[in-house]
Amino acid sequence: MKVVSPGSYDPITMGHLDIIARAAKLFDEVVVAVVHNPSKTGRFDPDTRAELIRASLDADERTRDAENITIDVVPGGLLVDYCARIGAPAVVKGLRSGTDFAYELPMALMNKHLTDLETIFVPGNPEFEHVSSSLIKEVHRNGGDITGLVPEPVLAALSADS
Ligand code: COD
Repeated sequence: MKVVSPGSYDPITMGHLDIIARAAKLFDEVVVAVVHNPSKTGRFDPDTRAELIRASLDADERTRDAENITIDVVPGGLLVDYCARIGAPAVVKGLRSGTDFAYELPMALMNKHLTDLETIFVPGNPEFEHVSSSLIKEVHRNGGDITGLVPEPVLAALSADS
């Protein structure tokens, strides 16, 4: 089965990477989709986010040789329409906590209502439960150490950009 792993990925973190690597072991094809979330302001433009995802997958031994992972930038519109267009019957989402579940469940039900798109929830690795793109940017901006919480290419990009 082809699945989509959608997100803002602004930027990709070790929490995201863990979900993608595990999804690639479970499904025939994983499309990592950079999707615009109108409630978030972007640090990196979508193409740069996609480049950082590619570099991060190449830097990780679990995903380096995975031939079933592709990356795409979704220009806008509904996620369900994108999934229909590329022939993916399901999306994969990582869950860190009950708060994530409360945020994700209405979207999952709406997507199911709209086009029967299924959502598969994967529990996040507890090691990265506290990791979000927003916190990573805030901590890094204020001089905190985020080593080990983001892939090396992301650390380099954040440092070059600050
Ligand atoms: N551990 C495990 N999972 C994690 C971690 C972590 N440390 N960090 C993030 N995740 C998971 C999130 O829970 C989420 O499932 C996924 O990774 C992506 O996270 P983000 O923060 O990069 O992306 P979001 O939450 O901003 O993405 C939301 C979408 C862009 C997917 C959503 O807004 C969307 O589908 N938009 C398209 C328009 C649309 O269809 N809207 C109607 C929806 S019903």
